[in-house]
Amino acid sequence: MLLEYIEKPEQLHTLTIEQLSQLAKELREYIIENVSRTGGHLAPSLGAVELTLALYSTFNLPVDKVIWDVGHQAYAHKILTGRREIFKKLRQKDGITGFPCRKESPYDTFGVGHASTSISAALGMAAARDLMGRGEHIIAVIGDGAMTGGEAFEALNHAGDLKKNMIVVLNDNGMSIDCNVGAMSEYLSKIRLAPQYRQAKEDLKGILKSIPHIGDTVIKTAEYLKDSMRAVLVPGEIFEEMGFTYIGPIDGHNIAVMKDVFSRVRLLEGPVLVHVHTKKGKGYLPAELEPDKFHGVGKFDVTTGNLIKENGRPKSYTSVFSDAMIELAKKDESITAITAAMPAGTGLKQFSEVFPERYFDVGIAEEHAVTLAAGMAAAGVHPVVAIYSTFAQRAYDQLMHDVCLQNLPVTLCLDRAGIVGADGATHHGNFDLSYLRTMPGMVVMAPKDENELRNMLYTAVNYDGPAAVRYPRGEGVGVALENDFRELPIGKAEVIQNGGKIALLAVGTMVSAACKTAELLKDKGIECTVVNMRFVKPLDRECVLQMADKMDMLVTMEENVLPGGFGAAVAELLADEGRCVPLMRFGLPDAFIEQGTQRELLEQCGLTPEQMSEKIIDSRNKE
Ligand SMILES: Cc1ncc(C[n+]2csc(CCOP(=O)(O)OP(=O)(O)O)c2C)c(N)n1
Repeated sequence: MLLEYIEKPEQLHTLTIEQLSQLAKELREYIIENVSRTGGHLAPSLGAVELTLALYSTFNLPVDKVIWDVGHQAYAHKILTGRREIFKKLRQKDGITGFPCRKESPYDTFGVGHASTSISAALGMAAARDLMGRGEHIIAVIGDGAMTGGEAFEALNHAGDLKKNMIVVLNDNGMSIDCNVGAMSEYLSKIRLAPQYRQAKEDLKGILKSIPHIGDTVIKTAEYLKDSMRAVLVPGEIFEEMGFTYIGPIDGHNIAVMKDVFSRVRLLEGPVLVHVHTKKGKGYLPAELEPDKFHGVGKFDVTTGNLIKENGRPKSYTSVFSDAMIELAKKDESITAITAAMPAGTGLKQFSEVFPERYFDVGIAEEHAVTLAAGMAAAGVHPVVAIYSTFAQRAYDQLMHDVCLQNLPVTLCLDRAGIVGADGATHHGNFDLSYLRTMPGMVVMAPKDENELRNMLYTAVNYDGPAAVRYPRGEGVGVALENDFRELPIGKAEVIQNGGKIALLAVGTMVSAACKTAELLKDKGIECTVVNMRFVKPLDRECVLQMADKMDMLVTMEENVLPGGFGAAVAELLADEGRCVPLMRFGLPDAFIEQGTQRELLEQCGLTPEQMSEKIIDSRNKE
């Protein structure tokens, strides 16, 4: 085993190509074995093993900087940079994150998780390097999926203008999470298939062979290299036109070829784009055959590739949303559906099969998804944009300026709201209630269960203005689904139980936690009123003020950060209306929360019914 001796990338510099190939095999086995137990981003990481080895055995890390886009393909990176042992606790509480994270290692040059940031960050590092008179190499590695994001284009555009020395490696496997989409993706697949590409590949081989070893004057060689490389530039003309020297495409599983290319392109002046072709899931047949299923995967059986799932669990919110969308779209022809590269994750894949002409996958482009929806709404249809809560952060201005300012009927469905679990700090959807609350005219709802999700979706698509529904990752609470949809009165809460002098006002997932808290309090002889607030905006002012007038204490519960959230809305109302009732707010702290299971993290934040009931009892004892 070579792998067990590797603690840092500089050890790779002395290895032969055969040894590096052996290491690739060992890394793959290690990744598959561990991810089968922890879950994680298997297929992207398997596809980038040779690329990682070629880069790390050529460049001088951590002086030279590699910035991984999204970072879900960086497991080999983690293992080769001193985290082989702790990799066993990947994505677990007190283990390591699933993404590069600056706090975790000096080799994690830039924190990632959201897509399409690597070229911007690399350009920033290149600009800082030049200002400070240093000379390290800066390399961004970006997938063809992440390349569909607007920020990647913005950065290419700026890099072509600044002409800083930097390398962008385009890790092209033809896949985003699902099939990649868009004109750029088609362009890249043309390069893959075009006859001149095959010719170019041959030419590249010839050129690489004929280049003398670097020696004389570096500049002369670099000029020569650039000119000779130009002969094979035809396929990547778009990048050339943007000011990059384009090299490729090359085989992203051939370490020798990649090392050759990297050791030469680092002598080139200005921005360079090296286009490598890889196979998603490479080296593990089930992942090669179903790269979408193995993009981000739970525990699985290595021999069969079957996922290990508990049977008989309630349906997930995502799948209830998925079915409801089809039912509603059958009744209402004006409904369209928009996803930003997450058809399976958001549950819109089924919609795309039933209503292909009313379905739009925009690529990793949340900002565009929202303004596209605004355009559709302005022209008479009712778009439903389904985005994970965390990624919708990207579209704040589009929601504010394009949707709300024009009061357009767009429904925003935010999946994975609140704590998401193993994906950690970059992926928790902890802020949406706060940022949506700032938007004039936006209706903000959170269902207490999966049946209420159906009714909220129905309410939203029948509402003539912007409305958002946010719901959590994972399974529902297991209630029966009604056949019909019910329109909910906008801004009206639902009192679940009456009694006592304490009112528990809860939204979304916290409604069932509030009911359990009330049971625990009842066991201690304390009666409570429980209210499902349903709407964070408009808030049911009448209900809150009535409770303030008749109760001794109000308690708010939400799975959102406390700053600016639902509890803050209640506090503002009480202050504005001069009510002095004691208020206790339960919610997520003003902090970034790391990875763990959803249950562990809710406990860490003091949000279990046991913790909340104890805190309420404590506060009464202090009175
Ligand atoms: C802003 C944002 N939107 C959506 C996602 C979810 N997401 C994670 S990886 C991915 C696909 C990335 O594809 P690509 O860059 O080609 O990498 P590959 O997985 O194919 O290696 C998507 C859509 C994200 N991380 N960030």
